[in-house]
Amino acid sequence: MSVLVALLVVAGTGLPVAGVAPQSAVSDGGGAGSPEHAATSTAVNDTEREMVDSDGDGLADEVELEDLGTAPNRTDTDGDGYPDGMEVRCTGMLPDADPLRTDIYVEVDAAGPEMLSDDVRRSVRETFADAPVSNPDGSTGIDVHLVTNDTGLDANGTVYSKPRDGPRNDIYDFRSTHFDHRDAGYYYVLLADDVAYAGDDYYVGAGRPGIAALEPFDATRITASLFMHEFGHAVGLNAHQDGIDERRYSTDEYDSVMNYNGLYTQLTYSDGTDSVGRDEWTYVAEDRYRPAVSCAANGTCASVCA
Ligand SMILES: [Ca+2]
Ligand SMILES: [Ca+2]
Ligand SMILES: [Ca+2]
Ligand SMILES: [Ca+2]
Repeated sequence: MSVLVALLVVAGTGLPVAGVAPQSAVSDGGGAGSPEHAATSTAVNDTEREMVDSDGDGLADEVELEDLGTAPNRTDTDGDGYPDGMEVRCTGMLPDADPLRTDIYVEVDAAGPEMLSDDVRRSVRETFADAPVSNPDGSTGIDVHLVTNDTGLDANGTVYSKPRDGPRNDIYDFRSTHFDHRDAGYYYVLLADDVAYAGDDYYVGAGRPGIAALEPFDATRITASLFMHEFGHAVGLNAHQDGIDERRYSTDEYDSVMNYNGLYTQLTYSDGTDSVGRDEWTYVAEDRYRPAVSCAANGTCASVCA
C-alpha cells in the first residue's frame, strides 16, 4: 500500500462506500488531493480489505489469517475435502469439524433397531485418532465422526450388497431413500441383521467406494474390526490391491484389518512398515475415495448447513 493510503488511514472517517475498488484511491492519485475525498476512499479500502475472500471458501482473508490460522489462499487448508468455510460455519452438518485437522464424516443408518454400540464407536474413533498421519495444526490422527441417523428401517429380510430388483433389499435402495447428508461429503454405512452378496450366508459385510453395510455382532472387537474392514473398502482400499481380502500374508507380513487373516482381531490399517509396504493410513488421510461435497460451490455449503 502506498504512502498516500497509509496517511489517509489516519485521517479516515470510517464511513464505508460500497462499489469502489480499493485501487482507486491510489491510481487516480491526482484527484485524491482533497482531504475529504481522500478520507472517504480510505474507508473503502479498509472495509473491502476486511471482506476480501481470495480463495472463495466463504471466510475473509483477514479472519483466516488472524482468527483461524487457515490459509487465505487455499479453500481446504487441511485437505480433508471439506472447505474451510464449511468446517467453520456448517456446525449442524459437520459437528465438531476442525479446519486444521482431517475429518471424515459417516452417516450410520440401521435396517433393524440395533446400532453400533458406544464401545464399537469409541473403538473406531480411537483407531482413527491414533492414525500415524499429521495435520496442519501439528497434531496427528484423523477425527472420524459416526453420525447416527435413521434406525429401525424396514428391510425385506436380507440386505444385498449388489443392486437388486425391488425396493429396500440392497444397500443402494437405503442410500437413495435415507441418506440425509447427501452432497455434504459423507460416507454411508448401513447396519442390518443379514447382509449378503448374492445369497451366500457367510457374508457379513460389504464395502464399495462411498458405501458399506455390515452385520453387528455381540462382541465389540469383532464388530469394530468388521466396520474398519468394510469402511476401508468404502474409502477405496480394494480387493485388487496386494493382500486385501486375501489370506496369502500373515498379519506380520501385512499388518492390516484389510488382511483376511487379521479380520475380526485386527483394527487398524497398515502404516506401510510391513513387508507388503503399502501405507494405508496415508492413503486414507490424503488420497481416499471422497464422496462429493457438491453443495459447497460457495465454500460454505450454505444450501444445507443453515
Ligand atoms: Ca477465504
Ligand atoms: Ca482458506
Ligand atoms: Ca477441510
Ligand atoms: Ca477438517
